[in-house]
Parts: sequence; C-alpha cells; structure tokens
Amino acid sequence: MKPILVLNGPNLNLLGQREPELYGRETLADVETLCAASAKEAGMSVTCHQSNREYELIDWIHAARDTASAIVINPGAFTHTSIAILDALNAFEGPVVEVHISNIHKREAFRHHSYVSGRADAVIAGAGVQGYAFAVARAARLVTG
Ligand code: DHK
Repeated sequence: MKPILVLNGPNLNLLGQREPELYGRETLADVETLCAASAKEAGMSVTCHQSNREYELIDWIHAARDTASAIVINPGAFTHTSIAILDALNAFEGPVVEVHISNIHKREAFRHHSYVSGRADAVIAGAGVQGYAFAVARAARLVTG
C-alpha cells in the first residue's frame, strides 16, 4: 500500500513557536509523529513534507500521482490564494483531506474561503493538531474502504 502524503504549507515549520494561542505548543515534528501513529493504527504509513514555497508543494502533489495513496494537506495561507494548488490536487486521483489547526471560519473574513475545499473529500478545522490524526484516519478509511 502506498503511503499517505502529509503536506504542510508556509509558516507551519514554526508550529509551537508562532501564535501558540491559535496554533498550540506542539511542533511540526510532534504533528508528524501523530500522523505516523494515526496511519499505523490504520495499517498504513505516511510521508511528510513541509515547505514555505508554493512550487515545492505542487511538485510533491504531482509526484504523489505515482507514490501516494491519499493526500492530507494543510496549505497554510495558500489555502486562501492558490488556484495552482487546487489544480495540482485536481490532477491527483486519490482521496484528499484538508486540515486546519485553527477554525478558519471563526477568524478574519479572508480566511473563510478555501480554494482547496473545492477538491477535498473532507475538511477538518479547529480541532488543533489533533485534526491531523483525524485527517490521516479519514484518508486511510477512504483508501481502505
Ligand atoms: C494555518 C495558517 O498558516 C493560516 O494561514 C490559515 C491555518 C489557517 C491553520 O489553521 O492551520 O489561515
């Protein structure tokens, strides 16, 4: 079984240090460990990447066409701006789960719209970093049936 690709976008490398009242104290390494545990419980594995560069996220999504069975993505601020990431996800045939640590609907109006939600099979927002565990579990279920 191909792994679930877990992608984190811009500024998520600063998890644990940046606005902890919004994003919590857990680090990106903690999130990746959580994702691996959630995948293992479902008999699957994860490959995790983070980038502050839109093109790198797009290149990983393209590669996933051959190497991943599902994608879990927190595109960070690219959620609200990137038609290019939406197009890349539309070229991926497996399940896509979108995750946001904060509840984007409770925040500024410019965060309320997500381009990625137009493609996502499920959207999890406001569950803190636990949302990644839910997202991976859901992606695994969509893959294994
Ligand atoms: C993370 C970000 O960096 C923001 O730009 C998004 C998202 C929300 C989150 O909640 O994980 O607006």
